[in-house]
Amino acid sequence: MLMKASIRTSMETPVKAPVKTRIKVLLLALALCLPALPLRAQLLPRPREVRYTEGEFTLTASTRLAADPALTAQADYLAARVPLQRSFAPVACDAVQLLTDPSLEEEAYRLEVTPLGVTLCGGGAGGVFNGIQTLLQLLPPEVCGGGLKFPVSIGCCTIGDAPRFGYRGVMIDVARTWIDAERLRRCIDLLACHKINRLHLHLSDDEGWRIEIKSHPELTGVGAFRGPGTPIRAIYGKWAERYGGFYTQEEMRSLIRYAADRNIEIIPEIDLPGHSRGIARVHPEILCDYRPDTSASGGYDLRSAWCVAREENYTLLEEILGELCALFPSPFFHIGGDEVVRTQWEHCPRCRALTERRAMASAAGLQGYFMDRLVGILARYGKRPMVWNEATDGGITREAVVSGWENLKKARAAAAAGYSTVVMPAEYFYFDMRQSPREEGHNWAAVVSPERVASFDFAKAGFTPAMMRQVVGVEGAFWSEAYLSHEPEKPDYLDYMLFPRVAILSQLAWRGEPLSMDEWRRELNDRHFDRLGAMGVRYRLFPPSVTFADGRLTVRAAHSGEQIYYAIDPLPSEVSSSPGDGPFDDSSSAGELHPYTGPIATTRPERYRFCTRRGTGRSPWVATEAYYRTITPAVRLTSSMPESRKAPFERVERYASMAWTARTCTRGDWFLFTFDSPVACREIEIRTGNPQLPRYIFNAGRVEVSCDGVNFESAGLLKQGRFVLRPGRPVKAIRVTNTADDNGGDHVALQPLRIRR
Ligand code: TNX
Repeated sequence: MLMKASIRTSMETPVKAPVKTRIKVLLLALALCLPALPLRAQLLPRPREVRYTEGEFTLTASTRLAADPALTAQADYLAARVPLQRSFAPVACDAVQLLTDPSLEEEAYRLEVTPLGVTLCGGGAGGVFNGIQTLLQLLPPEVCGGGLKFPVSIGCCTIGDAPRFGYRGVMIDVARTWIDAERLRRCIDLLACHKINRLHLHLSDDEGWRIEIKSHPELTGVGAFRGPGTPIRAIYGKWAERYGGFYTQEEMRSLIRYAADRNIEIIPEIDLPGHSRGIARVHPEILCDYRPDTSASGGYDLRSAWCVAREENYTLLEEILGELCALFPSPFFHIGGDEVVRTQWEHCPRCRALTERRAMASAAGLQGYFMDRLVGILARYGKRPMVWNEATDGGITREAVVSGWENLKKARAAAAAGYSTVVMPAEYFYFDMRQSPREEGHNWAAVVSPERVASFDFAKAGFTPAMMRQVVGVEGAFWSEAYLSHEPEKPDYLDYMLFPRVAILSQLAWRGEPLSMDEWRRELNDRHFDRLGAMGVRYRLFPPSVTFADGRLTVRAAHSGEQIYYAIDPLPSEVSSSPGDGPFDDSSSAGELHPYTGPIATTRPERYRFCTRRGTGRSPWVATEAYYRTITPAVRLTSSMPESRKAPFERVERYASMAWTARTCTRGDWFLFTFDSPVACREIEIRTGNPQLPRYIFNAGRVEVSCDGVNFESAGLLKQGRFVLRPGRPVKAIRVTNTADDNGGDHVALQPLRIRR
């Protein structure tokens, strides 16, 4: 920073010297210029106008911070990071001044750094907050962790900036995995640093109810917990404990304030009328009027949609929504509307009668009717509805703001139909999707690498100018079904999934246009990763590249600031079994981490995996194709559970895709893999459940191995429905026996074996 002024001076000094010296000076200037280049690139998201000028301003312990009295919260925020002397009167020099200027838009700001001080003028408190973020980015990364040391200089500049979109959102699903107030506060802080201004909170789902309703304490008293002793079954994990939690209204009020001080508005979502199994376990009467078939699910009622025709449902909903409308100051209220299982209404005599009475063409009309009733309730409380895009099928009012999530086409369609649209197509902005093909996480929409997020471009994505007039902003979504299985007590998985993808999203949200991936790599590597590191964020680094040639494994890190490590898989004789591996439990399964110092000579490249680390950041594991290569010896699958006709066992025998049983498991149920002839291999991975999630698993089970198909010996216990067997001898058969009551679902999913030679 301190160098900047002199760099410019040297560049601007007219040089009259011998040619040799001139070249030298030129080269020197060029060299000095290089580190100065990221100056422009260090601001993220990119401001609209940046002009660097002569000189610099040095912050010292005597520099004053003067703020308009209406900006106390913003001044406090800044002072917590840059410990300046507060002044309650305007100061002419050696000061940072925070002001508002009503001629600017609310979220716009102008930041001026002169040798006399810093003047930050926002249209409103939001603009000032945005400007503070830019100011912090002009300081060394340590400022993000509260470790700023005076004196520190800022190069003089004028920055004029305003967001392209008024809605710059991130959605967090606190229903599937509980994220308590303290951890949510941390998320709010991190989002605020990226000028995200909406936090969409998914407060209810099949797995739990997360907000206190004073008139219905049972909704959280019972409905916020699952597992043993509660009516809600654990389907995604934490099987053995009563798991969950909720925000009291008092806590929520404090979170709302905390977020507002950081220019973030919290938008609550209660997902209706589907995704409501949780509340339906507390209030079964809200369901349709027919007895469900519970034989496959071991007596558990899996119905998840509110009955549309039951009038008392609207009374209960008004009691719930009424309280929440009073609690949340946001003008928006998200009422869900996604993935409704309408067949439940088709089975219900009351719903059928309503369809006939109102001459509705189909069950879609019922959803329209239900959503209209909710819109009516919200209108009484002065709220504007937000909905998932499926709600447009039922013809919801054009007043509604649509979250266009299913895919690009649906997001475009909502805008084309004249709805104010939040663009969040899953294939670009679902941050629960995995980030490269071999990582964990969903992939139903796409593999959403940071590169993919960066590639989003409204024009290329087919948004016409007319559609763009309806686009109110963009949103990234963190759904948390998989989070639960990654130790949510630690922020690792959440951080890894959100960062840097949120940073990349923030550029699009702020400017409406992407940066190239080259720019992104430079942005992140040169500056932003250090800022995230200073805040203790366990962000994802770009993966290293690994090649194998001439008997040597060669690895290149994505950036010189990273340290490369490797792990060597043990040979079968070294270990008989171990728990499953993945990018998140590397410490337990990867064995020892060795620092990589140069190419590794080996005849067995399939044993090596690599990753990089940089402070709190880490890359996914990377290996050559040899590591992932599997063999497919002839095998037969049998079980105590009948197979589903939809997904028969034969799929697994062909190593094609997963198979399902026709019912859930109970204690003592087993499945058995028998090879035609004994298989000699390094590793066999057994997986129950869906490929992306530990769901429909044997949540507890015993694994036994046999060399002859007759005598079995114990190999260990499943962990999250998985087991990695490292047999010392050829294997003829593997048997897995369930040791838990059920899996919370209506079937067990079995994956093809992954056998590594
Ligand atoms: C679809 S997005 C859902 C969520 C899941 C998500 C997983 C939406 C409105 N519905 O319930 O968590 O996919 O990616």
